[in-house]
Amino acid sequence: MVNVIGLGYIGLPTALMMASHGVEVVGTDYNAELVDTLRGGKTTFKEDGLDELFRQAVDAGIKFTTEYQKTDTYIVSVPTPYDKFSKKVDACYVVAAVNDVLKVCPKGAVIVIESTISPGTIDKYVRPEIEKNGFKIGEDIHLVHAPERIIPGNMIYELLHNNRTIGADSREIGERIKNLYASFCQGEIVVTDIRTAEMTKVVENTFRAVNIAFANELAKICRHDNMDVYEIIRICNMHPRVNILQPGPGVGGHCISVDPWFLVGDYPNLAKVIDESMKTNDGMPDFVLNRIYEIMKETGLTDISRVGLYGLTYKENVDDMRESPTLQLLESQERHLATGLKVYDPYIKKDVVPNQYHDLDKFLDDVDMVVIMVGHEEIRNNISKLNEKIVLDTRAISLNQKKWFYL
Ligand code: SAJ
Repeated sequence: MVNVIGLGYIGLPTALMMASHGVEVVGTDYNAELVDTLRGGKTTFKEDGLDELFRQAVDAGIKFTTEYQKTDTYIVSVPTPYDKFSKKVDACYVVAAVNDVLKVCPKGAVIVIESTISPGTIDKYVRPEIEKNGFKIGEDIHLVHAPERIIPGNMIYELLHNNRTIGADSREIGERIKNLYASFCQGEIVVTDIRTAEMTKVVENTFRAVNIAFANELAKICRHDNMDVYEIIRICNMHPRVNILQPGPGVGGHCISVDPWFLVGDYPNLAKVIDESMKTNDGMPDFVLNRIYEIMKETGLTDISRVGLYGLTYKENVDDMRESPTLQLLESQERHLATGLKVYDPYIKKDVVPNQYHDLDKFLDDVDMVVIMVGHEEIRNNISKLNEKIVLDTRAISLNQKKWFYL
């Protein structure tokens, strides 16, 4: 039996996937409300295909509880926040979960860490904790790091099809856990050591962060001299070895806007390109705020409360707001003592910020200028509703609109 600890964005789909592929699974989370929701037959976030997978897993007998189970295999997928000042990963939830596992697990159990951690975290924080409790690693407890790679919005497909990395101290344990993931994963599964697995995960997200920063920097350069960044990227990408990403209003989510800081925090004198890239991405919401003021001036709009931000999530068609560029922009607006922007997002049903709307038409009625911060399907399908508006399209959902403004 596999006990999955932490039933969030990664733990839940992973637990469901294993259960629906014949593995006996118990999911544990210390949040009793979350466990009650799952026991009541409901999922806790929106994701394509998640509800169906949930039903299959329930039919296959998955159980949810707040209790840690006595078993031979644990998968830890708890959050790993990072400290905004030191830029270092905070492994406290991982260490706490491992400690709780140690209280119940039998000799020889395998603890798989799926949570994203910075290189060296297992050596620095997890091994000492296990040894402190009197367990011998490699005999009483085996450690594995199996970082996830799935992308919100396409999680179920990617769980099934992505290649994966398993880091283990011994080949034998690595192969055993590889076989467990192979119960559902059709991609290639590479077995390596723990340190390498930790590093690959962070490097993958850093690669993307640096490439997004490059696109964002191009947008700034092109804006400075009134060149069309999208046309330039489109043409450059016709070169066989060039593949530039898209500029945007900033980078959100719990991965690409966070993980690369781990490298900056651990290697401040070495991670220069990464440091600058992160600063470039973090500066984008302010860049958008400046564009809003520029466009207001240009169009004669004086009342900031007639400007509306479309989208609160960190990217399109998900309900996840973590580190979202819109939230960053609103914070920046407050720092500039210029509040009043209106906000709307079809995926966010609760009131989370001031001046938030829950109906697209009402939102549009109350603003003269719309800033598209997220390219949800809803707005892509309703572009004609923007006909009379001043539009700043930061996501390039519809290029070449004569009256629109871009980054
Ligand atoms: N973004 C841009 N321009 C682009 C691409 C993305 O501005 O050209 C922005 C998005 O709008 C968003 C942010 O970057 O705000 C990140 O979005 P994303 O879709 O690139 O990635 P995430 O954060 O949803 O998921 C990433 C993925 N990592 C990589 O692609 C290397 C995913 O595979 C990881 O599993 C996930 O991080 C994670 O959990 O680490």
